[in-house]
Amino acid sequence: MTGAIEQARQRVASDAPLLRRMYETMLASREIDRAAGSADGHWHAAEGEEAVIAACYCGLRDDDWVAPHYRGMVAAALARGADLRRLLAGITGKATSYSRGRYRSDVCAPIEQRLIGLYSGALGPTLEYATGTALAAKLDRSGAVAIAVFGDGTSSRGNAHEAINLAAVLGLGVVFVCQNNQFAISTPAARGVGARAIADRGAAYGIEGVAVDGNDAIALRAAVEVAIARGRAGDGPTLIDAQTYRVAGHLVADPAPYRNADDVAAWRARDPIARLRNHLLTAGLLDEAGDAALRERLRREVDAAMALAAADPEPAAETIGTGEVFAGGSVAGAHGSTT
Ligand SMILES: Cc1ncc(C[n+]2csc(CCOP(=O)(O)OP(=O)(O)O)c2C)c(N)n1
Repeated sequence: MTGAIEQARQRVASDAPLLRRMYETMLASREIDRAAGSADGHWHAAEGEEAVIAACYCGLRDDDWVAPHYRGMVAAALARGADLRRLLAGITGKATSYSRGRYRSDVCAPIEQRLIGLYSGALGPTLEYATGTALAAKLDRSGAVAIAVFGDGTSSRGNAHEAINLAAVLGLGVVFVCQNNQFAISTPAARGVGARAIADRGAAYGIEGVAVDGNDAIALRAAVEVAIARGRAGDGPTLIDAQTYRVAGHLVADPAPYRNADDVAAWRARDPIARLRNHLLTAGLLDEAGDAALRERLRREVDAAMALAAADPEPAAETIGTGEVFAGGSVAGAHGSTT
């Protein structure tokens, strides 16, 4: 697979529309973290992990299924076409959110975009749902794939192993991506993952396993593209270990005293957004003025959507316990521009 990934890397590195889309997705994710983090102490920031979001949720087919990691789920939903105001309304449980105020939006993505949420709050089942959707795609011969993104802690759950094993046995088109930020709350991956590297587990499942620099959006996108192509061609699942780092706390309220400050500083210096920005500037695909304008526009859009969401109504007490919690569909008054 390494040769195919290198070829794909060269193609991705000069794919201007894709790179611009990925860069915008990464910037949007960071703005969402800023805005949501200041409104909600329970917010789980994906700061420093945006290359995974860009590589996994951009450039998919509409009929592909996506089971995002909860850390970055709002940015994933935005990249898939969801409405930002409705997503942000979910943070504080407003009636206009996709779950109509019944669940937090950083764990429950809208199903309209073929996004699978962390419905029960339990980590692990999303991999099983991804395997299930890939089985449906195989039976339908649609060529659609499923992409499941999960943390290093989640990768050691029993149902995660079952999902990967079943996908391997049935030869299903699932791209399993471990958003390996090296911590599960306060447990370092070195203590929570009983393998030298998560990619090494691929051999045990009988599938391709590959470790990629998870802060290099281009390299990671190349690996994801090769895995998607394999899935569409009926060559079965792939396990990608996207090695990154959680530079913030587990959630906003976590000061993360269990971490080494030098490690945090070293990983902050490897910022994935700065890295892609440098590539775009060097390749002549972006200039300083364009970058500043893009950042300013995204900041304004996120702040405007946040202000609208903050002013949206609470769900009515008499309706909160009725209807389906995760049903999609429209909500009166919830549509319109995010700005
Ligand atoms: C089955 C299950 N066990 C425990 C939890 C509590 N929990 C929430 S987040 C978290 C850490 C998950 O770590 P990881 O999968 O590495 O993702 P990260 O938070 O690092 O992105 C835990 C243990 C849960 N939600 N579900």
